Amino acid sequence: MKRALITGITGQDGAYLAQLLLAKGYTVFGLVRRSSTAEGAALRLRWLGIAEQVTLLDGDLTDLGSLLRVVAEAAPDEIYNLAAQSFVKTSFHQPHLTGEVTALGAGQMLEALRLQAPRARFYQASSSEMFGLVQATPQSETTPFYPRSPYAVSKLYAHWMAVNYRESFGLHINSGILFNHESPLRGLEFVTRKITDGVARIKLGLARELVLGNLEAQRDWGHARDYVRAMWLMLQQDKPQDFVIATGRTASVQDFCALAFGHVGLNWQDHVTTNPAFLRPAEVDVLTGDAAKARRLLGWVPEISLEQMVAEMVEADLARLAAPGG
Ligand code: NDP
Ligand code: GDR
Repeated sequence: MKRALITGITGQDGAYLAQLLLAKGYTVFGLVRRSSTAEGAALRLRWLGIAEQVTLLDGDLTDLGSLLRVVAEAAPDEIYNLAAQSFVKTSFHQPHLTGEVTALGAGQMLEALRLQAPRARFYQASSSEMFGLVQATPQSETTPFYPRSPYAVSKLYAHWMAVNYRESFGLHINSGILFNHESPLRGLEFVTRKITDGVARIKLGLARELVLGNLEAQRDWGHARDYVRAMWLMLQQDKPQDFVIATGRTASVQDFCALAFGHVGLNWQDHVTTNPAFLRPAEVDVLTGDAAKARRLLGWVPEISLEQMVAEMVEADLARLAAPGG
């Protein structure tokens, strides 16, 4: 029976990945940081009904000692480093913290791998945000990077550290350059979930409008369940390497609104307003990924369409808000 350690297990991807690995018969350990509301920490794991099936170990990406202890305790065959300060807007307000967690924290995990579990296979959660001001379209593993936020700069540091540790120490380290992926477990601050939650509130008469920022931004949106499968596939390969994971289809925030409001028979133009408070100092205008390498070497293709995902997210938010205490 294989053993896996997931940092960021309480986040969107961590929860879906834990579910996938449990279904494959893994023993799953998760790194969890201390919080004053401990009961809220496993919210997503409970939503998936797997909270009791994983072992949570306390530690923090910024505390190397805790990572060494956790890796020793989990004795993992596979490590998935998903923990990060992952919200781009916040990274402009807290650039130093973002660097400490998202950049240096990843470096600490690589050290923990090297010192404590050098035979384990390692996944680093890299991001399409590293392409930022895109230098070519679509973006593949060979497209030059141009990060546009402290978050993206931090991810780029982590990505190059992953590559460097692979080349320097011969470790099985893979960097997955994943484009945006969403689900009913997406944090409410991200635009897709903010929209589907807003649609559900408006439909149920709990709100009248939805206030957004840049409606013109375009993203290549996939489903988190499809994307965690790609993470696992990467670690099953004999040769560690980097992969772009994307659908190849780009839609605007406006398009996403049209789909989500349309799902409940509403017209988005009647409800969406904009406020500069939701704009960023520097924006990533448009991203489109080319996942041909993953298709070729991993046999990975996305199975859930944008329309199916939007419908699932809106329905989940309607159900959540209609539930007692929702
Ligand atoms: P989330 O924001 O949902 O989850 C982030 C996780 O990191 C949470 O479990 C959080 O814990 C944990 N975390 C934050 N800071 C620390 C810390 N100092 N020590 C330990 N754990 C910490 O992110 P996603 O699940 O959406 O994304 C997973 C990873 O993939 C992230 O690294 C993200 O940057 C990257 N990524 C995501 C993409 C996407 O579209 N979702 C695309 C490309 C990359 P807590 O619950 O306590 O806050
Ligand atoms: P992103 O996701 O920055 O791409 O990072 P987010 O959903 O926050 O923004 C996507 C685009 O929508 C525009 N936008 C808004 N965004 C938010 N959050 N709120 C709004 O009201 C709003 N209005 C318009 C944004 O300006 C942006 O252009 C996500 C994160 O998961 C990262 O961790 C990950 O690395 C990348 O995806 C790939």
